[in-house]
Amino acid sequence: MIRLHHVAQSRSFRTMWLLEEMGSDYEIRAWSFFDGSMRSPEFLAMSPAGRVPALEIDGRRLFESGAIAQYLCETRPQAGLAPMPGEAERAQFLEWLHFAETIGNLLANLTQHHIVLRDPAMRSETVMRLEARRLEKCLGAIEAAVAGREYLLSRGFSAADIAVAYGMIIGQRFVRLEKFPAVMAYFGRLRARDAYRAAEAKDGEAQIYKQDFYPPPQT
Ligand SMILES: N[C@@H](CCC(=O)N[C@@H](CS)C(=O)NCC(=O)O)C(=O)O
Repeated sequence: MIRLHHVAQSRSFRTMWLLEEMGSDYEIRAWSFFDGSMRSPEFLAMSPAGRVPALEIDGRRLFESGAIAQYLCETRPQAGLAPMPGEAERAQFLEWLHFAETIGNLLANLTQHHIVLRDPAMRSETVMRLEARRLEKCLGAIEAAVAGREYLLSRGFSAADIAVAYGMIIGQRFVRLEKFPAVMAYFGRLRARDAYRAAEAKDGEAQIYKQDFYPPPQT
């Protein structure tokens, strides 16, 4: 039995999409950020910082989306979604898989300051502008990597694409992707995948992002 602990529009989408790519049978346990349930002993036993994703699999409990992706790819190598240790492009695979969390942290800060902090006195316009610029830097790195190639690795689609794509899925709410034509084309290819569409259909009702775009404050 595989059970994914999930919140709509969150990083657990990465795990859901990867499970779909693998053709895995899994169930979804949906949680909410807003009802305190992710601070319950039951949830904290799965994810000690109270974060999603968490995954119950092979008799274990795993948290951290990057670790989950690595575990899934290494225990299910037949899916062909990662170069294994010793294979070509393994180092690049790890770089992108973990770079995805450089982006993830920027998205978390932008989300805090644009959406989660309700009292305007707690929000920082400086953080909003700075983190949007830092997100653009990251998108620029992806732009350079996918210009002239279909996916991040020359061997083809991998779990690293899934991890990094979260930077576009949520990033497009804070930064105009039109500035990055190769990223736009790459994101289009990713969204056209059957597994992406299957995961999107299961993601659940929007909890966090209700606007398509949250503009950075003007200076
Ligand atoms: N590095 C972790 C980050 C997990 C994370 O922060 N998830 C967010 C949702 S995208 C969360 O659960 N936040 C709840 C909270 O901060 O209390 C991962 O990649 O799994």
